[in-house]
Amino acid sequence: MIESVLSLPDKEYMLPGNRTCAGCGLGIAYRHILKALGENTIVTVPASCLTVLHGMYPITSVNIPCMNVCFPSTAAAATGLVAGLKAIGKSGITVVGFAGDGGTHDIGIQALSGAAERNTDFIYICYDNEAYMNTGGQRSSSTPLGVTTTTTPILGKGQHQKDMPAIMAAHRIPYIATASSSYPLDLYEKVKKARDITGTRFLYIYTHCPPGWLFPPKDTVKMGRLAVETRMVVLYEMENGAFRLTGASERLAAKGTRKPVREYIELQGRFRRITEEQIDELQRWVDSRWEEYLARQTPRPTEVAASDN
Ligand SMILES: Cc1ncc(C[n+]2csc(CCOP(=O)(O)OP(=O)(O)O)c2C)c(N)n1
Ligand code: SF4
Ligand SMILES: [Mg+2]
Repeated sequence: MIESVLSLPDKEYMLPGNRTCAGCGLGIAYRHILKALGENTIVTVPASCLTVLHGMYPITSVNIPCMNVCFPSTAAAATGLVAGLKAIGKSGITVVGFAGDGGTHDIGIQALSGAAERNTDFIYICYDNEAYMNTGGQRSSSTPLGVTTTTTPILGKGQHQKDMPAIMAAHRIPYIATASSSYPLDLYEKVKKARDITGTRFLYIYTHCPPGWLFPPKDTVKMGRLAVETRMVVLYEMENGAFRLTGASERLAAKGTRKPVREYIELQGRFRRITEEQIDELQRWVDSRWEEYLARQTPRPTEVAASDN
């Protein structure tokens, strides 16, 4: 278990200089994810802010092999890579499908479900910035209730977020974890654990987006932590079906502290048109989901170390 960022491997796979916006949570997450995966890794990436981070040929800011694929086919292309590597007798390479929420919850779900049903030996990582950010911020099925987007401009989004990890859990794959770019050590440990498991592994990473959510770039880490403290985001793992709150969420459960969602949403311009009724509804949704998680917790919440990572 890594105790400090100073103990992370020195080797960088995300090089200085890339095209993400200032304060991009995806950039923070990707750097730590690649450190955990190491050099024997191939990623497949569809159109998204991640392709922007990678850069346009012949320039790239990442020094691992990457296959850019069309929007719906991240998991299908990764499945093909797994089969191809097996056919030529190459072992020890981690194949990763890596897509945004639009490319996972909406457009890529069919290929992902097929790969998970076959328990394809790969890692699928969804980074969730809660909208189609690369094309200017259209709503996705992971956009929260009440958010104003370019496709929900008047009333805000009228539905709650699709629970993608729960859909993946229904496939009974060996490992599922949620993580956040604001807790990079927790993220790093989960990616390392996933790397060493065989079968389909699903990682769901919350990555905060200053220009899309309308908050100052300097507040990205703070916003990610507030998301967990208000339980809008919950950190957990499921290993062979056994559910366990982890990291900051486990500590919250042990302490019994509950910040209201209002503290989180009032700092973001994307919630500018949310109504009082929607805030109450969002709070009820967060509370009831949290009670479900507490009931599933194995083992029950215990006192854990207070240190944040
Ligand atoms: C089939 C297809 N439809 C639409 C697009 C346009 N497009 C490119 S990136 C993108 C948004 C992707 O959203 P998400 O997967 O959430 O990633 P993000 O941009 O938020 O990082 C869209 C709609 C496309 N490239 N291909
Ligand atoms: S739009 Fe958001 S997710 Fe995309 S690069 Fe900018 S900060 Fe990152
Ligand atoms: Mg997105």
